[in-house]
Amino acid sequence: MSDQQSDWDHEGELAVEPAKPKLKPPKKYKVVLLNDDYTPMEFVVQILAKFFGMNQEKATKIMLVVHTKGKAVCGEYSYQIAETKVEQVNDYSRQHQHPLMCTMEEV
Ligand code: TYC
Repeated sequence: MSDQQSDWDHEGELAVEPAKPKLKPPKKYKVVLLNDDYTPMEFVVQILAKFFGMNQEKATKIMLVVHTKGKAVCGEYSYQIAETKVEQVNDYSRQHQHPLMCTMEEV
């Protein structure tokens, strides 16, 4: 089959254009909170409420997952939103002299 015949339908007068390549959905990123031995539990709960919109119950639950398992996911976002959350949490923690660490991972 020639190039033209494989891409275009010349039957009758109608030329059918081949489908355009599909756009991939944008990648998502997990914002992850890491455990440490020094940051107070109440401060972590405050962070989860302030930057991730969690209520006290949810924030306490996630804080305890980090405390017992070493890390937990706080949410999934686009690259730019995830990057901003990580920066906000780490800056705020440093401003309050706590070593709390927040990172991001591709989903
Ligand atoms: N492990 C800390 C403590 O015992 C509490 C803590 C929880 C610290 C979650 C960081 O992301 C964290 N005070």
